[in-house]
Amino acid sequence: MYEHVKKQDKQVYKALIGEETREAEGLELIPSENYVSLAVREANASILTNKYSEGYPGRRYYGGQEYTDMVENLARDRAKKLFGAKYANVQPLGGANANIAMYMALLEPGDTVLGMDLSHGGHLTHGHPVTYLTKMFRFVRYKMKNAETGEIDYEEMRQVAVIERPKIILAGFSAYPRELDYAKFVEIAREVGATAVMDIAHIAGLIAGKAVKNPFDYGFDIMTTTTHKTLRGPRGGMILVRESEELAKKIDKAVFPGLQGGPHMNNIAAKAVAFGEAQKPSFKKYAKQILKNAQAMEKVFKDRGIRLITGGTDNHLLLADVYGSLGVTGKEAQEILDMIGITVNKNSIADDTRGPMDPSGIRFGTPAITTRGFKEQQCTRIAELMIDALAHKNETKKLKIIRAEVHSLCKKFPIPKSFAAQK
Ligand code: DSN
Repeated sequence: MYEHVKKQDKQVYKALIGEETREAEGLELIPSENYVSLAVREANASILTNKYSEGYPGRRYYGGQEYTDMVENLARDRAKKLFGAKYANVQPLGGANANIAMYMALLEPGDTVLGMDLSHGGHLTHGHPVTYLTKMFRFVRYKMKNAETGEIDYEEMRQVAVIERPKIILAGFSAYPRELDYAKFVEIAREVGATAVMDIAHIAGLIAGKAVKNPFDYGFDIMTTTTHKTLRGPRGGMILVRESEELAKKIDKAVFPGLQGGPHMNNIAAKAVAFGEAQKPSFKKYAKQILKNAQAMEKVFKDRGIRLITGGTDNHLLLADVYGSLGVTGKEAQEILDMIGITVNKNSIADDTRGPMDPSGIRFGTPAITTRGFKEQQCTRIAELMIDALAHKNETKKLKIIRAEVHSLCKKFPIPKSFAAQK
């Protein structure tokens, strides 16, 4: 791979090879990352990058669209089938763009959105004050009632909704390890006349693989997502509409021409390939194994007395209070784990007393290592190695031994080129 880059641009080649080696020789535990197949990478690097195709299949502004229409229709049809949606827009360039387009489709400036607080697991685009979104729209928040169980305060959410009359009730998260009570969200949305939207970015692959519940089965109107996390596609976004043609038309208008210009057709081709992979029975096994692996890690952390926010996990991710349990800050923990070849991210925990650049927690998960073929046995061992490294953070010799074990696990479980042969 990269033979032409190698000949033409040594500096970029060096960075590409460096990343190939980093990914091969370390364990990726950031729960929003994954390894895509070479088929997805080839489509993403394909000739379609040359083409402008503003508009939608059959309704483009420029000529020469036979093949762009073909891939976009494939991506849309496969997405609709995977998630039980009547409409799909596969053009958003990322998850943030998908959320912004969704807001633009449903809101007028000044309108209110009720979403999950960032510090309790929500996402920046769900209304954090650092985003420009908050200059346009009003965001009000709900939180967990109890950080030890993850229970959401649905009664408080209902009361806020009745008072604030949001146009959107937004479910979804980037650091929340539990399943939500989707029926409650929809009930409250219907009561106040709001649209029920779920940002499924983190769990899209788990939904597609039927390892967790599908919010559409409970009446959610819209789902936004990225395509590169558990769904194991190229970096990008997507918006799904359960059944309303009116909503679908608003979404299409908001994505283009409302927000974006020419869609990245190479990326859409790669989405189509990834959605094709997700339709295979092996993807269902993959999705279920992600959960089993996360539960294996949960057990070790709990047995070793480390506090997990919400008490554990129902999905692919865990959030550990390493500062409270081990006296190691999130930043320190991330750096120590980097030294042993395990990549996680520092993360705030609910009502964190520390700042976001050096919070109390770390967030980690199993989508990427499950792609590598890891099962419960290896995940148990990784959890043990993580805790050992944090507990012996100043013992260089011990850290070196752990690094060597991580390295040999990586060698034994190379990153697969395709998933056809995976059991
Ligand atoms: N950056 C993504 C994550 O890691 O969850 C969310 O945008």
